[in-house]
Amino acid sequence: MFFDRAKIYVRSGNGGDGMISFRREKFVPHGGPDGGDGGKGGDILFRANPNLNSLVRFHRGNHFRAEHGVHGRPSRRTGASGQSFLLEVPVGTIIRDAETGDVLADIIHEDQEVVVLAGGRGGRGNIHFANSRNQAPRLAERGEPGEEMWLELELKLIADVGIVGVPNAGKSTLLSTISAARPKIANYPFTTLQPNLGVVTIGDYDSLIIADIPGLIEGAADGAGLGHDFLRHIERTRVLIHLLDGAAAEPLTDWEMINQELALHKADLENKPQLVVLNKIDLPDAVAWEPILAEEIIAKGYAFYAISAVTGQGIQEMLFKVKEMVDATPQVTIHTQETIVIRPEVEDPFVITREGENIWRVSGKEIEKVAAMTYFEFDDTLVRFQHILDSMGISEALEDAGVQVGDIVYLGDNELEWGE
Ligand SMILES: Nc1nc2c(ncn2[C@@H]2O[C@H](COP(=O)(O)OP(=O)(O)OP(=O)(O)O)[C@@H](O)[C@H]2O)c(=O)[nH]1
Ligand SMILES: [Mg+2]
Repeated sequence: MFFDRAKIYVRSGNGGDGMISFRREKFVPHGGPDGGDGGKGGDILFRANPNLNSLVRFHRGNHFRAEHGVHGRPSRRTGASGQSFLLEVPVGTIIRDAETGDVLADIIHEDQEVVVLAGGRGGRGNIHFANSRNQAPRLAERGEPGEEMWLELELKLIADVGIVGVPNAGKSTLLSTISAARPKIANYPFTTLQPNLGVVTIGDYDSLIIADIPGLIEGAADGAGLGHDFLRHIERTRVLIHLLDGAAAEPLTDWEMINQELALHKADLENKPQLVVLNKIDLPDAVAWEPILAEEIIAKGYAFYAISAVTGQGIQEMLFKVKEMVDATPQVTIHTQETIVIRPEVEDPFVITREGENIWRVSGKEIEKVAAMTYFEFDDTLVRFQHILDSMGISEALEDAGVQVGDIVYLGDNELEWGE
């Protein structure tokens, strides 16, 4: 009930290829290079949409691709950039790398935008490669390939109000009285193992999402009784209803104990606006406690109400107060990171494997990218590629491994013959 999840595949666009082309003019036999750059590939972009409240659309279709950049053209014309693919998600969506589980982005503000996968860079056209030694370069780059990955989206429904209190205080009963939610209710501690959410209508137009947080016990902040999980659910709520059990032996001690647990949790929960509510006022014990508690609690600066979750007594007044407190409290934004580096740099830049007597494979993200961006059909490009192999130490490593002239070396999808 608290979560909505989806798993999706995304791919950013390839960059367009740079072009090799030469100016053609009347009476000029060999014009200079004029091949334009490729356009950038489209990004995979997420944007918060405050009008959405679920991830259902991702349950229907789950493959999303951005457009590729257009190839460069003669006369120095740059290819058009590929369209980015925009995915709109509800506020509160967490985006993870499905493989590693790392959080890539946490969508928390309205209109927040995050690029999760950048499109490939456009390849440079041959206009960039002319120099004093080579004025007619048959040299350009192909576009950088886009990237693909599986993402896991998770929407945490954010409750405006959390009901906290000791086990058995009547939290689930209260939630079921004020909303359509039907949490488990029982007369023994800790029946509720997962927070329940209910939508509570207040007056004619307003509504609040209220969460029933399972009973907190001493040591919750240290993890006792699933304490951490429960406390985390409270982090994003704006206001707390602290429910006191009017049938308990020491409701005041319970109140202090829970406040202590809230204070011990890292997110400083004791400073959240708190409405203190004595429950079970239909019972004589609770009636006896009311004046004592009211005095102590009001003296400490809290608003105090007495209700019966069973008979409904006092509940309307309490809800109006809750609404007023919610309206006076800004939305909580719990922040992880807005964007992080999607692909950390690899430690080992390449790996050489021998796949047969005269067959080798060089693998590595960087070198495979360079290979994908190389036009192997042109000599100038091959020379440049050879320089890159040398500067990355790949030529030397291949030679150390025993590569012979005439051997086949695979690099991504490219088959090369080893030369002098
Ligand atoms: N007389 C009376 N009994 C109540 C009232 N509210 C709850 N109870 C009873 O108190 C017991 C515990 O209620 P729950 O709503 O399950 O309590 P809880 O706070 O959700 O408990 P946990 O889920 O264990 O944390 C049940 O037997 C309820 O019927 C009330 O206003 N008056
Ligand atoms: Mg309960």
